[in-house]
Amino acid sequence: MPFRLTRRAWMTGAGAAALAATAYGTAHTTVRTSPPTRRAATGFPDGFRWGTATSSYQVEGATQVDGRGPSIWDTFAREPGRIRDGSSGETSVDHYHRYKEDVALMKWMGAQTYRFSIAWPRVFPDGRGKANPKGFDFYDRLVDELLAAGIEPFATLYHWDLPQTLQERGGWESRDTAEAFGDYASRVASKLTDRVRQVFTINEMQTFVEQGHRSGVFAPGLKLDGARLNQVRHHAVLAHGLAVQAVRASGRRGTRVGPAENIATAVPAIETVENIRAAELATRELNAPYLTVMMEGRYTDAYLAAAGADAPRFTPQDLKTISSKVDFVGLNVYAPSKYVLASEAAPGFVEVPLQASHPHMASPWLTLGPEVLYWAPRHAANLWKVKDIFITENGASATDEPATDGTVYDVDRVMYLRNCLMHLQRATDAGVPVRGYFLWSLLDNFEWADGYATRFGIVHVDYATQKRTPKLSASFYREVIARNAPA
Ligand code: IFM
Repeated sequence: MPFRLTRRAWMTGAGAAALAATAYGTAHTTVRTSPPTRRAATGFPDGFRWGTATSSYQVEGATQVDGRGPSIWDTFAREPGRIRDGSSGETSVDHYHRYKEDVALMKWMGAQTYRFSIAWPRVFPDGRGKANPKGFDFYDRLVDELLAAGIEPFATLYHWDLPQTLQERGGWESRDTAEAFGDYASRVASKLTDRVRQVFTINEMQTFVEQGHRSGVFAPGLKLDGARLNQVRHHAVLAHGLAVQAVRASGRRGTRVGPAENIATAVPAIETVENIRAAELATRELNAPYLTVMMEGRYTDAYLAAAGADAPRFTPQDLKTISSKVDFVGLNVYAPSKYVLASEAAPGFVEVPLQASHPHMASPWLTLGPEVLYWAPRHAANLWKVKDIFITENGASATDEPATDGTVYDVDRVMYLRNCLMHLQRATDAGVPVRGYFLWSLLDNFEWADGYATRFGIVHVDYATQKRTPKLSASFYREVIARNAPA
């Protein structure tokens, strides 16, 4: 995903006089001069939960500290040419040591929730077997700090940092990895669910499978196709199902569990009844080996027909496991996968090509289409009767050049977020059961194959000093949370 360097930050230091110092450096007194007070909900429903999200390999650093084992991303990042700037997550933004400061930032924003992921190799350095108590200690400290700040922890069990030892035993091509994931989920659940009551199984299986095992641009860098790729897809959804069952069996009663999947979303190019139906059909097929099989307990006919002799090997029991009942569905939503129009010919829709002029954020894949925040949860609710939805990720990359006063005036990110939230509010106004929103991301961090060149944080991190400075978008988000409405 190449980074566009041509766009320039267009703010100079002119706004500096309007700024005042806070505990986190400059903040935007033009936005608000006093601490926000919570007003009656005028936008999102009462009880709507606001938070931010991160993932272990992207923020923790400390990869060789306190007994953590190696992950596939440590290995991958060491291979020349894999990461655009030659970097790795070895230090990243040192959340492992600076989590208190980061929790204080969340508290300053007024966030009520935080979604973090547990590094599997930090708590089980070999993937299975002996636990690493010091690894668990870190998550204990983080969770306690969050709770003391009044922020509810939501833990994700897997955000792509597979223990290297499991990769050496076949990785996701092996059914054993799915089973190992079930065991790991069970042991994390028995350890943490006294305080962590909401658990996501796997983050974006569509991304880690396709990018890591088909295009090879993410760890472990494989380029599979046919039956081998379909089997990896199958093992990923199976792992999710096994983890749901493990959390139910080993977690404290009442622990809630579900996936955090980047639903591929078809958006109707024009909102007619026919086009909306076509977009729903397309969304179901686009997610056939992921959310669709998880929610329906069957692979679609079209998916199996297209796979032919390369279809995954599975048993009826697998399908039951994969579709184990979840308590909520997390959706990571950034950009529409496609715009569609209805068609009389099979499969009932046609894709509308995007013009070259179609705008995008700093990452070329992040094309603008904020209405996807309406359609993604609405399709999920209509197709699969999902009763509780969280937007588990939404956010934007921007060039984020600090102005002369050191502040990042990321109006482009603010604009992106505002538009997305307005469309999300359209969904909640229409009764789509979206219960909360996690902004990606709290901090600038290691953006996988892009390294540190691409920034997604609403808090700027100076990677040389680790200094955190809220961007304009952090003030914007603080205001959104205070109003419970797009600001
Ligand atoms: O940084 C990633 C995250 O790990 C998964 N979802 C998309 C984000 C932005 O690319």
